[in-house]
This record gives sequence, structure tokens and C-alpha cells, in this order.
Amino acid sequence: MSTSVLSGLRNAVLTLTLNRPERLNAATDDLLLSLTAALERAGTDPDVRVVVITGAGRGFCAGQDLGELQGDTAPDLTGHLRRTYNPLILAIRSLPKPVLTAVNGVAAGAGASLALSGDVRLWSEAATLSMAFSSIALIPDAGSTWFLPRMVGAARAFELMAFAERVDAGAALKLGLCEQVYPAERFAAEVQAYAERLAARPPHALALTKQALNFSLNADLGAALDHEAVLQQRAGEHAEHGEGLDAFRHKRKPEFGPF
Ligand code: T3D
Repeated sequence: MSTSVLSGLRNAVLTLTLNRPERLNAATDDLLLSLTAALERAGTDPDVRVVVITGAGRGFCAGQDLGELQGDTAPDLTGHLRRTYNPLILAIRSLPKPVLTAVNGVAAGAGASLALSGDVRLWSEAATLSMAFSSIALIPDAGSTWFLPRMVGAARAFELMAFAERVDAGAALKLGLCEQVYPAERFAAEVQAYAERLAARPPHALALTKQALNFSLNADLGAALDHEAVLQQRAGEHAEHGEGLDAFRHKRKPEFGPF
């Protein structure tokens, strides 16, 4: 069995840890396919409410393992991306559960794309991000040409991509590349606490919220309004909604989860 991705479940939070610390968790095919398979299993596992992706050691993910690319003068990068990174990013974005990217250290190249792909991005103060692709004369991939301009605008995205300079946690927070920054020594505990708070929120409503946000990114206002109306019907018919209303009426805390 592959050891490139470790998996641990605690209080409905599944933590998937990229586990090649001596290479700053640079991505091999084995790592990428294992991570995608673990996400697909998480999607149908009723014990999992929230997924966390993080890295072992001092790195989050240094992007494509450049050792695996060596020696091939005409690599099939299109085929490789379609077989590995693209299904991974789509698995994260379409998972009907929140995916948190917990960026513990450096995120470079496709590792930066992975860091950006989460529903919420939690960073350690020790984390940095570099759109390192241009330093080896490649273009940004694994979704970053889609994510980054939507977060910071096309001009700032181009600047980050062209110079590949390292963005630290303070700058990332200001730019909107992450939502929370935690001290390195408390990072794992803070991420688990955040994920458990999210796991106690209504899972069906959160799945529909993620679906609505994904849809809205490619839709005009009229289509987004209509899609909201359709999904709201599904939310309103779910038992979770009844629990929320009952809790409101009786001035008690709603019980959406086991916590
Ligand atoms: O289809 C396709 O495959 C194309 C897709 C491409 C997508 C991409 O991701 S392209 C971009 C690939 N990534 C990079 O170019 C980043 C390369 N790494 C770096 O620039 C630096 O390592 C970092 C800025 C990430 C971190 O620097 P630093 O000084 O903190 O650490 P370091 O000493 O450079 O790295 C530590 C070790 O990890 C080192 O090994 P050693 O010397 O101790 O034996 C280094 O070689 C190794 N390492 C780091 N990144 C990679 C790597 N090994 C393989 N692949 C890497 N990407």
C-alpha cells in the first residue's frame, strides 16, 4: 500500500497528509492518484464530514516532483495533467463536503494550485506560496490560472505568476489567498479545532452551499438566482432544516452533528 498519503479520521474530520517530507511533499503520480482516490472514498463515507489536506514536515507541497520529469525530452505534459492533477482538482471542487487546505509550509508550483483549491485555506505563519512554474519556464497549471485571477484579479495574478516570488502568510492573508493564519507551534491543533467547528454545521446545507458557489463562479446573476431557488427547495425539504427551525423556536442550540 502507498505511504505517500497518510489518512487519519478524528471527530468526523478526515486528515489527508502528503507524506514525502524529504522532498517537501513534491507530487509523484503515486501521491496524486492516492490523494484523488482518498477524496473519492471520503465523498461517500458517512463518518467523514470535513476533509483536511496538509503536508508532513516543513513543506506543504513543492509541486510536481521534478525527478519524475527528468530524462524525457518530449514529455506528454497534457496527458499527464489530464490523468493526475486535473482529476484531483475536480475531486476537491466537486466533493460534497468542505475541503480545507492546511498549508503548513512552502507551497510551490502545482503545490500552490493545490493550496488555493480548498473551500477554506488555513495557513501556518511558516507557510509561503510561490507560483514557481515560470522559474522552470512552464505555465501555471492544476487550476491556478482559474483560481488566482478570481481571487486577486488578472493583473496581480500575472505578476505572481511571472516573478514566482515567495508570498508569506501575512501577504497571503492581505491578498485573499488564505482565510486564517495560525502560529506554527499551534497549527495542527488550530486546524483540527476549525475543522471540528465546521463538522458541527449542517452537512447537507453545506454541500448545497458549495454547489451553489461553484455554479455561481461560471454563471450570470439570473442563472445564479435560479440555481439558488432550486437548491433552496432541496435544503428546505431536508430534516436538517426542521432541526434548525425547531432549535430556533425552542431557543436551543441545533444538533446537526455528533458533537
Ligand atoms: O504534467 C506535469 O507534470 C507538469 C506539471 C508541472 C507542475 C509543477 O508543479 S511545475 C513546478 C515544480 N516545482 C518547482 O519548480 C519547485 C522546486 N522547488 C523549489 O523551488 C524549492 O525547493 C522550494 C522553493 C519549494 C523550497 O526551497 P527550500 O530552500 O526551502 O528547500 P530546498 O532545499 O530547495 O528543497 C529541499 C529538498 O526538496 C531538496 O532535496 P535535497 O537537496 O535535500 O536532496 C530539493 O531538491 C527537494 N525538492 C524541492 N522541490 C522539489 C524537490 N524534489 C523534487 N521535486 C520538487 N519539485
